[in-house]
Amino acid sequence: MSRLTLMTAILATLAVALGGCGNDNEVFRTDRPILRITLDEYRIVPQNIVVKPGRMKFDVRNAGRRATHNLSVQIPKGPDGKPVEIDRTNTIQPGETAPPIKITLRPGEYLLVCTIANHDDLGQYGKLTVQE
Ligand SMILES: [Cu+2]
Repeated sequence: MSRLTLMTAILATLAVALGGCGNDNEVFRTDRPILRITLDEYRIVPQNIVVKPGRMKFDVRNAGRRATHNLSVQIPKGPDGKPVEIDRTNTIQPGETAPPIKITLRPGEYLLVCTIANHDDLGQYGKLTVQE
């Protein structure tokens, strides 16, 4: 596939994705100890999540067709002011689901990011808020 064709394909995919997915500011809330998260080019769905503190199981699927993705859960600011990764799934092939990761979440804000290549710059990031 030529670069231009690939770019056109990506833009078409984005247009469909943006048209079909409502408001990006929508918040997904759950009291349950399991989160099912879907990755694709180049999103994390749901993107804005609110959960209760405690042990959380992350079930993460790559629903994309081309790229590998992962999900990294990070604290926005560590001692040096940079994000610190708490845990991360394996690299997930298109159509596959990662072995679940389990994290004990304390109240606060966490970043959800795909750490592969520049996927975060392409929009593959989200926010996880932990509150009582
Ligand atoms: Cu990715």
